Amino acid sequence: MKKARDLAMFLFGLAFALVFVVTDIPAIAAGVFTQTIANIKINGVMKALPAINYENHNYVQLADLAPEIGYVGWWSAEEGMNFDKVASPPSAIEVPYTPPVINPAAPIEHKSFEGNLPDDRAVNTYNFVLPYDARVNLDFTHDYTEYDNRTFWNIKLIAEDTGNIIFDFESKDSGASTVPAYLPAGDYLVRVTHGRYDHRNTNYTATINYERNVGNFEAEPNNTNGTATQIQVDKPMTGHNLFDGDIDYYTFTIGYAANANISFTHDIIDGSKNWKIELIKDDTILTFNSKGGILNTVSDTVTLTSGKYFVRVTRGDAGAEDYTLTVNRK
Ligand SMILES: [Ca+2]
Ligand SMILES: [Ca+2]
Repeated sequence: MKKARDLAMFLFGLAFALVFVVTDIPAIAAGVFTQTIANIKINGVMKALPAINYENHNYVQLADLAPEIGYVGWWSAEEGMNFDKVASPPSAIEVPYTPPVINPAAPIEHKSFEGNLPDDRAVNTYNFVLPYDARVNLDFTHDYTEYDNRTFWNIKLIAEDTGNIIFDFESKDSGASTVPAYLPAGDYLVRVTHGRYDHRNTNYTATINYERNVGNFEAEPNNTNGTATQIQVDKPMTGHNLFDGDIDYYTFTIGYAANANISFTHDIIDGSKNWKIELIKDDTILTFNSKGGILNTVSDTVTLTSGKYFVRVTRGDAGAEDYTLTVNRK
């Protein structure tokens, strides 16, 4: 009996050391979760455990902790806490949750490179480090030239590690700007060469504009379900199918059965242009099209069982138009 009491005291202290809070299980039982990772200390050792996030709280399944702290059921009985259903979700405990740092008004930053091409074979290359995932576009301006409609410069933005060309465009009389692309943090190159005509020694400025992705933009590459951009139920996500073959995968996880639909919005464009949106678990659950001429399309409502889902967005003709999709809990 004494031994049992000692163990109880030990585990009681351990519980406080872990700063666990027993959650109101019924309150989350009907909830929609997203998967996350909770970094918590167990016996003084920091561990990253799979967790679920619901309404800004993280929960770790007791079954994931039982091998570490042992005798959970016995201790819970001693403390009057219902830890005895260790292996039976939704028994869960709450762990400290640190809200992600989100700046809803993330400023658009700029980085400019100035130069000129001294001869017709000159290549000017500039290094640019994108410090975080961002929505990026490139502006190109130059001094006055007396010729209209001639392309004097070719400009590229290149991902340094893969060699992928993000932008490849020409600038003529009045300069040029690209559409935005959603890019991962990393090293990029801006490369300026002559266009079809050479116009040496005219000064130009190439400016990269970048707006931090705070979870509101897709994160390329997301062309497979293994690289899907994480989304959360009831939170909008913006992306676009910028290149031919650009498939956008998104993923979310729910803990329990829920009714949901998907809304899909974009600016009005050519009505013949279509997006195809698919909701996939093991099989395709839902498919619908969003027409260019219709601002907002809402799918049928379906009942989802617990598990991991993917939303796949494709478009027959690549284009720069943003779309925003939301998985709505109904
Ligand atoms: Ca995309
Ligand atoms: Ca993509």
